[in-house]
Amino acid sequence: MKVEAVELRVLKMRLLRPFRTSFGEQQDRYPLLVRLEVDGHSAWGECVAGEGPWYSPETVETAWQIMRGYLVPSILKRDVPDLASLERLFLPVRGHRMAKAALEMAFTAAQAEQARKPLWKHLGGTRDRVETGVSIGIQPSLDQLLAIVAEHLQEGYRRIKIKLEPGWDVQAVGAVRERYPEIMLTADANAAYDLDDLEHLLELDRFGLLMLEQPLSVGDLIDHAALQQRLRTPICLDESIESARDARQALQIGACRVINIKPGRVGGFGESRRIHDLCAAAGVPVWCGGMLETGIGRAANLALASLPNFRLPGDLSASNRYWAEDVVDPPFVLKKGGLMDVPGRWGLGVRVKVDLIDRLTVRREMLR
Ligand code: OSB
Ligand code: MG
Repeated sequence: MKVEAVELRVLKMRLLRPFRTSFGEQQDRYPLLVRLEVDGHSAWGECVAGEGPWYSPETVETAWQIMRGYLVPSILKRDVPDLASLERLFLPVRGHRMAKAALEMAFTAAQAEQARKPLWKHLGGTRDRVETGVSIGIQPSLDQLLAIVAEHLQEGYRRIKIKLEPGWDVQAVGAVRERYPEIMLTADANAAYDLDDLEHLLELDRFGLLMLEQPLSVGDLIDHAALQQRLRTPICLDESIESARDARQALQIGACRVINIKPGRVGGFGESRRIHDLCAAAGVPVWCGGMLETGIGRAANLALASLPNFRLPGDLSASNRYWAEDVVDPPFVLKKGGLMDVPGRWGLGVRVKVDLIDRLTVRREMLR
């Protein structure tokens, strides 16, 4: 496959509701999209980097610079026969996994298109519908939290995840659990605690959470292992797992019992697949996380979540949980029982609304 040109764009989109986590509140999202021109066809990808370096050191700005300065030049006009070759060309760039993953996503979608397959089949997926959950930001009050949980359960989501931070944890989880004793409930701290909070975190154990996501610092597998020793609730790692090696070491020392895979965080589908396989071999379930993507990134996440060891509902919510109008057609909707269809057309699987994207674009550059 030969990449003839690459277009980079930043869009400006507004979330229908502000999203608050332990690292701040956000309402405007600036999705960074890439479009590869391959053999006369367009293939789209989405970079999930944040507006600021809070969730990860990468930002929209760094990803743009790294793609433009290093990653795109390494593939332009070159014959890149397969994913392994692409990964080799990107290897000299250390880190910047979100930037790599965006180009890898578009490249893989182009490959699937050429093979006349939907992305999910190209990736080796085994089902065309997946279970979905919703991630609920920190709310101004417990009443508002309960109202929004009720709304999402009514819509059919299979699993509720609430965001935690010190001061919004035991009470918030307790309130939801008391109202809904039976639902699949999880909590995500986005690295807001440390081992000094051990006794406090142990209070969460009585709520029968399906898992506790990323309670401690990003680089801290050792302390996660110490916490998991004391906690009945399975720990799920998100930010701490950037590679298959991280995943292997985390499982080796018992730092978690579940892994959240986000292709952006780990550098793409190739590394996602390796983490998936390693966890499958160890009997550890994985699920697909989200990064407030547009329909483009969501299509990719759904395709990945069709692999067999994605055994828990993902943060794969419907378009209307995020946007007034999504950039793909048709938008993603929730079906009965909290299921979502994995896009079935060839390639990425969705029709991209280029007119809408043009209107939302605030920055654009064509690289040839
Ligand atoms: O930690 O899973 C996270 C969004 C941005 C950054 C980090 C996270 C999240 C979410 C939202 O939880 C998941 C979604 O896209 O619905
Ligand atoms: Mg998380």
